[in-house]
Amino acid sequence: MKSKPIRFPPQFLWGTATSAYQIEGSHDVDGRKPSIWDTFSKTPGRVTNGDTGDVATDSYRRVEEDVALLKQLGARAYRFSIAWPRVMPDGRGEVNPLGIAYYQRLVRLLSDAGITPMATLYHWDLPQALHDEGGWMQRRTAEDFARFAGVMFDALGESVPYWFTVNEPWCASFLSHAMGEHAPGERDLGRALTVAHHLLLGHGLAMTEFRKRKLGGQIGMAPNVDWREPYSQDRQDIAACERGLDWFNRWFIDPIYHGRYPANMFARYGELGLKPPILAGDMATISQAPDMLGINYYTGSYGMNRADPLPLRAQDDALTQIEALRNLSTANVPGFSKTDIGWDIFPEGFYKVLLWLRDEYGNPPLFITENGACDNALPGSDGQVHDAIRVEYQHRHVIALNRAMRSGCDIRGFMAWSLLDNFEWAHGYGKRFGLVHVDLETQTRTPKDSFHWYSQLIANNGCDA
Ligand code: JJW
Repeated sequence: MKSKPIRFPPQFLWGTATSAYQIEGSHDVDGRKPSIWDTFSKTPGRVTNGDTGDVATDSYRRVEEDVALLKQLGARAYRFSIAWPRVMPDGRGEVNPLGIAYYQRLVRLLSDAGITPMATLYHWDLPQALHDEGGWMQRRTAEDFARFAGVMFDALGESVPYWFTVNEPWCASFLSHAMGEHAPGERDLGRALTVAHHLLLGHGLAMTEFRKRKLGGQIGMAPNVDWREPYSQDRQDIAACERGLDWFNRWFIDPIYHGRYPANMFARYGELGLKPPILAGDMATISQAPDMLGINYYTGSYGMNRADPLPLRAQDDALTQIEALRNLSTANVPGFSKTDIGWDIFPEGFYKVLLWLRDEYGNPPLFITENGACDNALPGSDGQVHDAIRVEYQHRHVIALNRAMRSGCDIRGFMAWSLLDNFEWAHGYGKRFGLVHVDLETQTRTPKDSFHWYSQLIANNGCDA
C-alpha cells in the first residue's frame, strides 16, 4: 500500500515565531528600561546558569540577518513580539520613538521579503516600573496595556495584518504568580487568579482599542493549551481529564468565547475562598468577538487518572492547592518518548485538542502560533546540526495538523517555535528550540536539519506521510 502525501491549502501561512526578550538583547540600548524578566533573570537562583536576556541572540542588531534566514527558509509569515519596555520604558506616559522605529524597520524588512508580519503585544516583558506599582495585580495595568496596544496599532496597524494580545496567559499568571517558576516568581494562588483576570481584561481592552481604529487586520489571544487523555474510559479518569482541561485550557478560552469562567473550576476555587476580581462589564469586555485564536501546543498527558479526590484546603501552599484543584495523576503508559526538555512527545494530543477546540468554541479560525521541540543537538564534525528529535517531532505534528484540518478545523497557519535557539526563560540558553543553531559566543547562525526539512515542507506545501 502506498501512503498518501500530506497536502495543505495554497494560502496556508507557514512561518516561525520568536519573542522580544528571548532574542533581542540590547537590553539597555536606545532607551529601553528593565522589564520583570530583566529583574528576575538577574536574581540569583531563578534562571539556570544565571543566564539573562542582556545579549540573547543579538537580534536587535542582527535584524537583517534574521529576516534573511526567514527568506532562505521560504517562510510566508513571522510572528515576533513587541517589547513594551522599549516602546514605553516606564510602562505608561512617554513613548520612545527609537523603540517604535525598531519594529517599523523589522516590519518593513519582512514586507520587502514578502513575509507576513504577526505581532504579539504581551510576551511576558512587563515594564518593571509598572510591577513596582503592583503590576498585573492592579486593574490599572490592564488599562496601561491597552494604551500601549493603541500606540502600536497607530504605529503599525496599517502594515501588520495579524495581532495577538497576550501570549500564554497561563504562564504569565499561574506559572509566574502561583508556581514561582517565571517572573515575578510568586507563590500565591489567589494572586495568580487576580493576575489571570487582569490579563484577560487587558486582552479585552486592547480589542476595544483595535476595533476603535477600524483597521483591516485581525486580532485574538494566544493561549497555550495541552491535551489530557484518560488512562481508561472509567468515569473517574475522564473527570480527572476534564478538571485538567478546565484548569489549564478553559480558564482562559471560556471567558473569551463564552463570556464566563468554567463553572466547575470556578466553584473549586470558591471552596478555597478564592475568586477573580470581576467588575461589572468585565466579562463583556473580555468576550467581544475576536477574529481568530492563536494556539500554542507543545505537549499533553496521556494517562490521566485519579480515583480519589484530594482535599482543597485554604491553609495549604500554592503548589499543594494546585495539585488538589487539578486532582490528577499520570499513570504509566509505555511507548512515549520525550524531547530534551523532558516534555512528552504527544502529536495525537495536538490532533485531539484541535478537534476539542472546534467543538467547544464553534470552530473558530485558528493559527498555530507555537509548536516545536527542544533538541539540544550541536554542530557535528560535518558542520551540520542533525536535530533528529526535532525533525521527527515536526513531521508528526504536521501530520496531526493535517488530520485536524481534514476533520473540518479552520486552521490558517502554523508558526514553528522557534526560528533561533534562544533564551528559554527559567531554563536559560541550555534548552534549544531553534530551527537555526546559534553559537552564543560568536552569534554565528547555522540552519539545522529541521530548517532544511521545514523549508522543503513549505516549498511543497506538504510532505510525505
Ligand atoms: C508549562 C511547568 C506542571 C514558551 C510549564 C512550564 C510545570 C504542571 C515555551 N512558549 O519559549 C508550560 N513554553 O516564549 C512561549 N510554553 O509547567 C515561548 N509553555 O508544570 C516559549 C513551561 C511551559 C511552557 C513553556
